[in-house]
Amino acid sequence: GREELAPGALVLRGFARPQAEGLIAEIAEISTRAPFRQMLTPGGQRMSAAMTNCGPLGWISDRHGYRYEPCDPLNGKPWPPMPASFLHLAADAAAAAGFPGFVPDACLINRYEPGTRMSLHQDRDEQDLAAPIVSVSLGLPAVFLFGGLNRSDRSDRLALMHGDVVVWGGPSRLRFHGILPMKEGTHALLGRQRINLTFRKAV
Ligand code: MD3
Ligand code: FE
Repeated sequence: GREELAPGALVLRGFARPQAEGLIAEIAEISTRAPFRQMLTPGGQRMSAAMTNCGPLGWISDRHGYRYEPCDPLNGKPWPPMPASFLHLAADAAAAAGFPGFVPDACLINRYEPGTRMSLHQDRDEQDLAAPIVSVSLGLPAVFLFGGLNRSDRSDRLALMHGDVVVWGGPSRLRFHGILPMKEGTHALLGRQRINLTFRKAV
């Protein structure tokens, strides 16, 4: 199915499901070279989700702020390359949602375990806000919160399941969003984890 959540925001239910095992194998390989870690916010708090990246640029957070960097600060080496299967999936999903020609240069990989959350925020560290963000959910289900363009706007809730892909572009690109604390559970492919890929065009 294909549901429009709001102008520019489209859910493609199960879009990544046929490829899930291949994606998970790629994530395992990436995480041997660039391990998942809990980054620090500029305020000094450890983030709840563990993160890594692949592609020419990776999103990081530390005491100095949020930004994209070409190298992993843990080892000073470039982030692992973006697998061709990731690029194709992101481009296919974006095209299906009405954003042809999407070529991401960054893929942030978030890992959630039961209890992990992501508080309400905007993604605004990218230079090209005309490009959408494509998100791919794998493993345990999550409740996604999506609000408006102001933090105080009311939020809607949406269940995101294994294989679901959401494309956020146009007037939805700067919506506030987050993930409620994850419930306990076990997934057949990922165990007690949810992994989310977010494809971005950072520059
Ligand atoms: C709506 N990740 O990494 S993906 C993030 O499930 C992030 O890991 C969440 O928010 C996760 O920044 C949500 C869905 C998502 C991603 C980016 C968006 C929704 C978005 C950007 C703009 C609007
Ligand atoms: Fe986000």
